[in-house]
Amino acid sequence: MTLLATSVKTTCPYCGVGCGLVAQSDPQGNIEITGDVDHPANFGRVCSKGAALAETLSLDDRQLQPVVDGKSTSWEIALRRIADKFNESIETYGPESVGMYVSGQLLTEDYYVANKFMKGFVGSANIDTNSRLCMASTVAGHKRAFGSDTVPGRYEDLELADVVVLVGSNLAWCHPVLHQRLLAAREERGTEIVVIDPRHTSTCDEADLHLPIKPGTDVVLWNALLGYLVENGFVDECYVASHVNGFDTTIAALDQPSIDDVAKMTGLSATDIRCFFAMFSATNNVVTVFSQGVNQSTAGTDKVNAIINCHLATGRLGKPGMGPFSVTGQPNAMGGREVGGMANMLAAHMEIRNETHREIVQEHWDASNLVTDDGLKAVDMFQAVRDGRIKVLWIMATNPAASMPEALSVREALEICPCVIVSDVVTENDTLAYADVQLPSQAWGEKDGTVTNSERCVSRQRTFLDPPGETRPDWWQIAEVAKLMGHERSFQYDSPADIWAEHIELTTLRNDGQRDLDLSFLRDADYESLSPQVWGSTCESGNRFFGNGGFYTANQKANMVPTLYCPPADQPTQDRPFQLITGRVRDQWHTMTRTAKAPRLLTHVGGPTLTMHSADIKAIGLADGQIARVSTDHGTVHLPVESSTRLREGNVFANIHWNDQYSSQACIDTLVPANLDPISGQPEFKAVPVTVEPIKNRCFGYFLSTEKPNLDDLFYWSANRTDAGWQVDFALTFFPSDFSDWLASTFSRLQGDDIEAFDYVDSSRGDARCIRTRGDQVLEIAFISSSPVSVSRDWLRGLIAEEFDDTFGVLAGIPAESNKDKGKIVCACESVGENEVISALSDTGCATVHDLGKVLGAGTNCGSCRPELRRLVEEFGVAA
Ligand SMILES: Nc1nc2c(c(=O)[nH]1)N[C@H]1C(S)=C(S)[C@@H](COP(=O)(O)OP(=O)(O)OC[C@H]3O[C@@H](n4cnc5c(=O)[nH]c(N)nc54)[C@H](O)[C@@H]3O)O[C@H]1N2
Ligand SMILES: Nc1nc2c(c(=O)[nH]1)N[C@H]1C(S)=C(S)[C@@H](COP(=O)(O)OP(=O)(O)OC[C@H]3O[C@@H](n4cnc5c(=O)[nH]c(N)nc54)[C@H](O)[C@@H]3O)O[C@H]1N2
Ligand code: SF4
Ligand SMILES: [Mo]
Repeated sequence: MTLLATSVKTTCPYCGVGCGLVAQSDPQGNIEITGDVDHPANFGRVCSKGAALAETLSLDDRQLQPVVDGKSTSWEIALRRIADKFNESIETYGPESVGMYVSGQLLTEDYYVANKFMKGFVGSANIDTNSRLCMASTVAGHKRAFGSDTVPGRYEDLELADVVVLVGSNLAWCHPVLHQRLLAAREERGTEIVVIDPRHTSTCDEADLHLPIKPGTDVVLWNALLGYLVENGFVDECYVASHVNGFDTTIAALDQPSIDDVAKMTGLSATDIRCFFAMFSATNNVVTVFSQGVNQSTAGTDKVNAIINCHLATGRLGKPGMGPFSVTGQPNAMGGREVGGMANMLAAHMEIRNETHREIVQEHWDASNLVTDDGLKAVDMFQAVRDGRIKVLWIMATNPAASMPEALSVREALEICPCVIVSDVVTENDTLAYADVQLPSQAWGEKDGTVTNSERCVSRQRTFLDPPGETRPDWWQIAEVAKLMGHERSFQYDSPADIWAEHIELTTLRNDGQRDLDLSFLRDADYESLSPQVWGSTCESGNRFFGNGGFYTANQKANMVPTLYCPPADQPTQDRPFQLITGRVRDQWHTMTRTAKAPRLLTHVGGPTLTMHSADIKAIGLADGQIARVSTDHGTVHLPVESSTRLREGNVFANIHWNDQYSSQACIDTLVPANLDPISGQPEFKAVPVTVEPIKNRCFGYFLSTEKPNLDDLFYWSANRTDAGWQVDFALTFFPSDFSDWLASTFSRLQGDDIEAFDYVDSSRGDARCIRTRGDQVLEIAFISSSPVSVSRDWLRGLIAEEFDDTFGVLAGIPAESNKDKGKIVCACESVGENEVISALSDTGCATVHDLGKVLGAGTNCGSCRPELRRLVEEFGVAA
């Protein structure tokens, strides 16, 4: 792998903060990725995932050639097959019989071409995206309130605010660099931070007030706040009179419960609620950040509007340091919205059902078959595949077999579908298992184009690596198919710059301030050297929208929208007594296709878990690390439980990351029902009633090896890479008393006469340990125990592939010198563990996060672990 130029500026492929990065070669020729100090999103900062990007660039798991019906083939054959399938299906069954399911991880240029192909030439709006699972409720809420899908504010507003309210957002883990900017500003000006989240997340470790709200009840709280603001004279009468519709009807619709009733409904204390209301009212400079705890709900759109109502009533938006702020998830969630990537949008923030908009797009595209009506939204689209209405489905840059609700039924749909095309960069994921045609796309670092982040900042993702094998850009694949289908003239693009220019023109056509998205200011900018640019520069107040009204509604006023509390679709019952919340962990990205390549990102959270309140774990007869069967009507997963007091009793939490590639049965979306927000069509991923039962395992194991072992015979496993090989946690229904034989015959892939085994087996206690070596080199270490294996994993991982001298020491599972047992890794960059932090706090006089940095190096690189360090300081520091 070599860098194409000495130094290339690009943008991070992960979250919607959209950090600028620089790819460079170090003197040894290794690629180094660092933060771009000139980028306005991060000014040089990166988080743990961004910092580990260079470790994810290898080609070992990459798809490098097209595959048709399981056989490698040429592009010519693969593209011809796709064009034929599209043509046949459209001719026989009409354009509604084909579909595309795309992704916020596509570049704007890819997204633009996909949308143009489907909505302009195939003639079907059956193109939807994983943004349906992510941002759809925000889009719907913005449109209801502002008449357009506009994010009014800027990142800077979080730094200029006096109070920042984080609703359903684990900013510390999911938008870490933005969180760091907020914390840095707090140091300067004492910003107060409120977090509204049922769980006590890492974000709460840095908050002044945490409201552990009952899942799904946010509307009750925000409606009550609105009532409080009105009653106590905090309404900005002037702003409302000039710029807001629907104030009176919205207020009249409030049912005005007492604070005590609000407390009961939301599960919060009346004191905390009063405190929040007082903090919100004390200053105009309030920013409310919201994310998936708001969007992924059957009341998602109402939650968004309930929040926006409070900002509209107080005139708090569009000015420095204030406003409702939706943080986007994927690197190009915003770009996708800009080109109309969803089934109910057109392009350039225009509407399918608006005749003028259709005319504009028709003219620009010279479309042969422009759509006149909305297409199917993600969940409905897979339903249509399942019942045979859609016969050809093209999936691009997303993994629906793992990330859609009712994932098993999505897999059935893919199984039934006569033609599934998947464009991806890896050889294997849960969706590729169903592909009839598999297309090798260019990955981050190879592809070239633009993305837009949460604050409307357009940045370039640039090529810094030679595209390997036969990989091709996603836009190219679609354009080639379109040409084969007879649309040569309309898909003649030589480069992403051509597509970008066409997209810019569409945003300007008959615009005259009619639509928020107008990129005319970028017309003359050189695409290659384009620096990050925030759109909205034509409006006042530093690229902010709506400070002086100017909404995109008929009378240019915003709408306050009455919102009625509506509980989650499914409530816990006697059979399904726990409410499952799903979400993210700090160092993994979605279905792990990239982040699982960097071993250090698996040191913080190294496997799937079900986090439960300690009281609940005890009540159902489980203990930490034991495996639970978690089920709903839709599926069952097996997860080790982790006890915690940082969530409400009755709530359980599982992360979304582990899937069939990394664990025996951990794909969480096989459990989640497809309950949808009626307005946005977004699924309720965050309130799922589940049954949790203990599984009686005979024993638990931990295995380290230089090679990936054979996992077929294990009842439960979770496996991932380490620096020197693989690690596996497993559970068995039997105790293998011939331990080293069992290892060698069923588990290990290492064979040979020169392998020596040292073992210790105590069948009566269900305890067995083994090391296998070749010469002086440790190749495998394995432990089995009747209870979950408790050994120093970080220390053992470091012994694999190394020379060894102390069999007995290794079999003990923990290093003789206790200071070598780091405990659970907190800082993934500097590999600092919890034990080290605790002893530094008690023995070396460290008293602050800063001290820990000086003594241990913890938190000094990317800083993503600082909230956790802060918690440890509070729990174990001298002052505590
Ligand atoms: N590390 C990491 N970062 C990521 C990603 C990743 O995979 N890994 N993915 C990116 C993407 S695509 C997205 S969309 C974002 C998501 O970013 P976030 O939305 O911040 O992440 P989540 O963990 O999905 O959910 C946020 C919080 O919502 C809380 N919550 C659940 N139910 C409710 C409720 O009813 N009300 C309230 N107020 N809160 C609730 C959960 O407890 C959880 O802590 O992250 C982006 N960043
Ligand atoms: N239970 C539950 N489910 C959820 C969520 C939740 O909070 N809870 N969150 C939802 C949300 S917000 C999101 S965004 C989704 C994310 O879910 P997905 O989009 O399904 O997850 P990813 O793992 O990001 O899938 C991206 C795929 O694209 C491939 N890829 C990467 N780069 C490229 C490229 O340049 N071109 C092509 N063609 N392929 C590429 C990757 O290898 C990978 O297979 O999950 C949703 N599902
Ligand atoms: S915060 Fe981290 S994941 Fe998000 S864009 Fe920045 S470096 Fe990438
Ligand atoms: Mo997302």
